[in-house]
Amino acid sequence: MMSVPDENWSIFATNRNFDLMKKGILISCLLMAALAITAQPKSNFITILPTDTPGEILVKAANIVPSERQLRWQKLELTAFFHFGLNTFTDREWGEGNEDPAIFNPETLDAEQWVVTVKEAGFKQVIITAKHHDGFCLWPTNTTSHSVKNSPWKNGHGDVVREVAEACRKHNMGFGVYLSPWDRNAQSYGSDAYNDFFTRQLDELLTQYGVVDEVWFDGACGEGKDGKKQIYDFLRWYKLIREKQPGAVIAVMGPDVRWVGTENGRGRETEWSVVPTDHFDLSAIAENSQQDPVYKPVKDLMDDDLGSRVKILSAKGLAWYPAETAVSIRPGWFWHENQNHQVKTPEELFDIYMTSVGRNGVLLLNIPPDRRGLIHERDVQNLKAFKTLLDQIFAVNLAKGSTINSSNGKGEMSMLDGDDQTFFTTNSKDDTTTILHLRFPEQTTVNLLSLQEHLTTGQRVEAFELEYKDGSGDWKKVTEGTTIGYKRLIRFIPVTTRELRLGITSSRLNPTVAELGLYWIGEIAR
Ligand code: FUL
Repeated sequence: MMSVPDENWSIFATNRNFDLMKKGILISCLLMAALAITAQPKSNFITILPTDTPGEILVKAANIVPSERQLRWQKLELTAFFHFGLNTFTDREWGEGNEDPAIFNPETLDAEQWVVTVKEAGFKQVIITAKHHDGFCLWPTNTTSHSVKNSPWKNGHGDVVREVAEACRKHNMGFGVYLSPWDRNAQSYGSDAYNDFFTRQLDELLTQYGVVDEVWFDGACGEGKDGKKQIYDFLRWYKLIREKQPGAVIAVMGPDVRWVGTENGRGRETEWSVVPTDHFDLSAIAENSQQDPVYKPVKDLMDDDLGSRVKILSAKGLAWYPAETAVSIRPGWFWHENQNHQVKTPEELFDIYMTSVGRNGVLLLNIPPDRRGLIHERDVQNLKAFKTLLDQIFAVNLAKGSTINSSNGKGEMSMLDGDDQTFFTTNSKDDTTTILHLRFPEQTTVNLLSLQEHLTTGQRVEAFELEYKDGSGDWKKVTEGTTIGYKRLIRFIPVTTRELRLGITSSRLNPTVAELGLYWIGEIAR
């Protein structure tokens, strides 16, 4: 229960001598305040009490909403990773930490080319590997000599992080930094001093480059059982980020965004953004306000099921913790000459879009710049064609030609207005199922379904199915799914019909559908 601060009561106490009418107003105000207090506040985190019934737990889960920064991030859909550094020059994926900075010389580096390439492909934010596991810093840090300062590039006066940040600002793109906790170069790695060293590096990145929208802490460490052991001071780093860059989401060893669990671009078919807090270090939550918890994942996030009823009913707490699906456009994270012919095709990228953004995730697609300091022509070409494909496929929402009715809801037509703030929902919170009936004026052929929930109400839908009326008037199943969340995309065998119906067959509370799309995507080669 929230308590009312004492000062508020003393303000009301001074009003005791008011006349009757004023007293009446006062009483109504108090009643309204009391109602507001007892209504469950919308938050991205909630504790489950031992006395909560299964029904109460479901209601709690259904009312968890993303924080402002999580919502902004989710709506980006497409973000780009730039893996760049000494590995680009050594042809490696993980450097040893003893590479000579003298080999770093991307003579024609053009960060604007990187940013414009991904912007034109529909991406909204980028993340640069400011420091990968080899410890080499792409900015002239004061913390170590293992940086661009000691490279021949721009005679040691270059700053890749700044060039990327400025290009992002110029082109109105989000900007993020990847800073690897695992550092194979730092002498102090494995001691308390390393946490101070890392904090200083983070502080430089958070204070010298304008707005930072995402900070990416990698969980990887290849030290092995006989290697150096470093206990990272994550809480100190989270605190610094919240203080210096309150709008930034912290991924993936962090509280705002979780790793989806794969590196192949595929999220789960059932992808809940509301998950039990058993996956986190709960002690960290206790130290913080429930409105803005910070914690790091401590448990396996690769399970098939992270947030089903079974999982949440036995949880101690629940949090909004959405999935980021990171994958590279090439086999490696860094650029390798011999992978120039293995750049993912536009069709493969579209498949990845379907299984990442289309499964309630944000796609973080890695596009590694080459040794010249440019995105290679092949990657540019495939990204352009990917964007053309996306634009073609989603150009016309055929559902807009239909009239939609439900027997127990309101706002049907707002599912077609392209505005994810307006939505359909059932008439009462206890109506957890519904059927949305779509009638078209003429025969219509479709083979892709797109659904979106209204995230600021919460993620609720647990099962849905799409049916069509065939020539003899029978209803036949087209496709089905479980979770929707931010967006669910499903491709199916083409159907031609004048009537379709979308059944929401299970939901944690009254379901919402913010957007409904039906598309004809033709036969895309795979
Ligand atoms: C992993 C790293 O080890 C890879 O090199 C890459 O940075 C990927 C995004 O995360 O954990």
